Amino acid sequence: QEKIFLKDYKSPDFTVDNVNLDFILNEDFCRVISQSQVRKTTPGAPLLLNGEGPKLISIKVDGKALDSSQYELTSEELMVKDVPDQFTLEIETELQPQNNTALEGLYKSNGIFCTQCEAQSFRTITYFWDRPDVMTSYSVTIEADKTKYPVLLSNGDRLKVEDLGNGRHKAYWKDPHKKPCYLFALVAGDLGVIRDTFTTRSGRKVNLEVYAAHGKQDRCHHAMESLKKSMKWDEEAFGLEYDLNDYMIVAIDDFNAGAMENKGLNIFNSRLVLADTASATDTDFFSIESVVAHEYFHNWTGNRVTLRDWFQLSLKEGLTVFRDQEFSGDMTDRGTQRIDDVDGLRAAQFAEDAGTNAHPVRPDSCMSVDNFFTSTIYEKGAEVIRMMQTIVGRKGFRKGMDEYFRRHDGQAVTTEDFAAAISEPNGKDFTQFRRWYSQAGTPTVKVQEAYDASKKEYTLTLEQSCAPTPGQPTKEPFHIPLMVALLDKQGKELPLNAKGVHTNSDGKYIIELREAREVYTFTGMNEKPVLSILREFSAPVTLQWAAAADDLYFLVEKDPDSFNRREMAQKLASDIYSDLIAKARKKEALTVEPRFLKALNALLLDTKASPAFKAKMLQLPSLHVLAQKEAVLDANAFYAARNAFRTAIAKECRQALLDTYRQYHGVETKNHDSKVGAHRRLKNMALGYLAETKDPEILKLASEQYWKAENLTDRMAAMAILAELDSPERTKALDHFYQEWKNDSVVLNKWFTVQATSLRPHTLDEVKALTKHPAFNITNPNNVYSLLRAFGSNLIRFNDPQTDAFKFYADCIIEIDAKNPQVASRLCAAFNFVQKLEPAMKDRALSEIKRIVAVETLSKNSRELLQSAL
Ligand code: HT7
Ligand code: ZN
Repeated sequence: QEKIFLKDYKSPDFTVDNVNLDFILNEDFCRVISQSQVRKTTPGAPLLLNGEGPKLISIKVDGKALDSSQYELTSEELMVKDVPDQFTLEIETELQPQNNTALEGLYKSNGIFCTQCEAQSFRTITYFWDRPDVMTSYSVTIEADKTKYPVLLSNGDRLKVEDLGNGRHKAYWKDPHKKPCYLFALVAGDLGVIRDTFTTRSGRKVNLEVYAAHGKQDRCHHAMESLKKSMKWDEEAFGLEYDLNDYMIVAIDDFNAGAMENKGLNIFNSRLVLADTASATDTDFFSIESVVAHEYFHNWTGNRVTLRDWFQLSLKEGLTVFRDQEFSGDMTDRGTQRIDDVDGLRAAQFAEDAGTNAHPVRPDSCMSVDNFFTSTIYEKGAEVIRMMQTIVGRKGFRKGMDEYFRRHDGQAVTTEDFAAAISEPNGKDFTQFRRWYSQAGTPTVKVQEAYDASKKEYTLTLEQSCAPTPGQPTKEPFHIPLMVALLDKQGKELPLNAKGVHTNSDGKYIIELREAREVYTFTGMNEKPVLSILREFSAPVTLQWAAAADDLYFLVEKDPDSFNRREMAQKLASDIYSDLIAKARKKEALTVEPRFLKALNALLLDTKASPAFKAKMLQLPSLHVLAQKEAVLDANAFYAARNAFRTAIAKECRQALLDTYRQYHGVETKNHDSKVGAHRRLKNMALGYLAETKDPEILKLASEQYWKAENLTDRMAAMAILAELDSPERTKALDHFYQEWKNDSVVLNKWFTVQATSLRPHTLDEVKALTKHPAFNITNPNNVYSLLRAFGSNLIRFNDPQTDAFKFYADCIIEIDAKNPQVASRLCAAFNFVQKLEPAMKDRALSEIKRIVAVETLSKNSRELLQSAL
């Protein structure tokens, strides 16, 4: 199938001054009439419009209908050879949203009409310039049955609603801001709503509305509060005010992704709107706040300044993730927020960068634009922005952001335009830095230290390299900002005087590594200092650093940079894990280094450390991160190592874990403040460790927690523990949860996930059975993600040599791909570790991948992701 290339980009041949869209919504079909005022900007250019699927009823140029000899229609395009220099284009199409299972374009979810146009689905609604650099003004009317669809929404300002007198009504909307068509949205349905207002710092009152299914309004308040916090934060942090009179959020049950930032009318997956104490965990409360913020922040980074083409996707996504991470840090705790963000990056993006689908932050080719919505574009893209901020400092970054909006408000631009806006006002040269956009792969930085006591000199040698990635066999050196400190014996930061080490505007010491090898010499060092490098994870690189164990334990205890304290603990834990995996493969006894266990115990007893930080320290490296490091993914050895490690912690720290549990259990059970959430996280982690010993007393505690829980966080934490057991307690809790939530799919999805992620050997059989459960609907993306994608992420059971998980999964991908390519393609990541499997397992996985790719009708989304593994 055909690829598209960045190098083929051409600016549009036409300007569209405005477009009127009339939607006539019926039960069995819908009509869409679009009328655009068009000007030709390339003399002699034919009119080429994108369109995939809508039935063309008529096309008129300046009011005159064209007959079929005057245009060419293919499955992807509508072409009119001769058009005047300036004209009115009118196109009428017919659609059947009720049969749209792909959930792209105009579709129906639980009787509600809604749209999802990003990236290229506006073309399934009408024939149009479906490209982000064609920005125009939209006027929209929506006509529908008044009783079935009392709420009729689109972007911008609500002008009026007319009663048509025949049981139907018609709403008029006008968006004063020009936008690309991927930001168009429409909602029509019978929905409940909560309302509030926000007064901007310049004194404008904005009406805020959150819509959801009737009866769910009470669960919308947290989303509303999150929206108000986001609006305030963007004014304070970046001086950015909202620019319309209304801001609407609509919760929809069938949605392929998390949420969509359509101008003034965000459409959200219900799971990222609805929350109360009984139905949402602390993690859900946090995710809702951060996704509401993310979509709100897009109003400036994405909507006001948009993309020139889809290869620039990280321009809006990387920047907006960076902004939502900063927001979350300010709302919670910057230190632990950074740890969470880096954990996420390592688990997903580093794996992507090391696999067969590795691509640059600004890719230069693809088969399906839908496949651009990756962790590389989002999370690594955010790291690239963060590095810019580290280099120029926070003040310098704000200056650059102001310049970006001054230069590009209302435009469709590129990542290069962004880098220029940040670097130029700060007098920096980002020519080399831009390689972060064009080169894929995670660079490695090798660290070597030397200390000369006679000269009182400490020398740091840094070497960078980057492994080949698909299509990029060799790499040029990156421009890598490394935040560093040298610590004395008390853990105090020493003043640094070495050529090439500078302080940024935040007073942090930065080394800007540009060459393949650089040497830094620090003088006046009366004793050998302890190095703290890559503080705050200042660049998305892997360190190769054979640090002495004593130095690592010293840093775990004393580094003032909390990120690195935790990072060094992870490094120690990761080495212990590797050792356990190697021993398990050789069938040797699995013993854990006591020094590490003792350090963990000391931390639990440390009254100065915050519960949020303790929870991060207790968390072992994820199996996905370990799988990247290990040469072979041997699921049985991973399982044995995991159990041995966790049990050793439980035994060594038993008393401290129990005390921690007792200290925080049952306290402020209905408070969802991030501090209280961190207390709960810590005590539930403590319970999780303790349960590894299978001590009946502890299992009783878990069971009691389940039955007496006053919030969903505690109930789910206990259920996850019970779900690992083979006992009546497990069945009782799962049955009870099902009965409680069987009519609420957002909550019931957690019930699917807890079973799909269980490490018990029978998990595959249970997942298979659950796909036949009456509550499981394969056309609902949340159901598929909660059960099947969750199982695909269960590294131990998905790659279990005793089962046929690969075959089952391949069957699921084939079945889902025929209905919904975007959802199917999100399951393909389960096969990312194929290259690490032992030969027999690898053959089995590859033959299933071949079987999927052999399906002729397979979507280009799934095909692109899977065939690279072959
Ligand atoms: N910009 C939004 C991306 C999105 C999306 C992409 C492909 C298919 C469906 C989708 N729904 C939403 C979300 C965001 O990053 O803010
Ligand atoms: Zn986004």
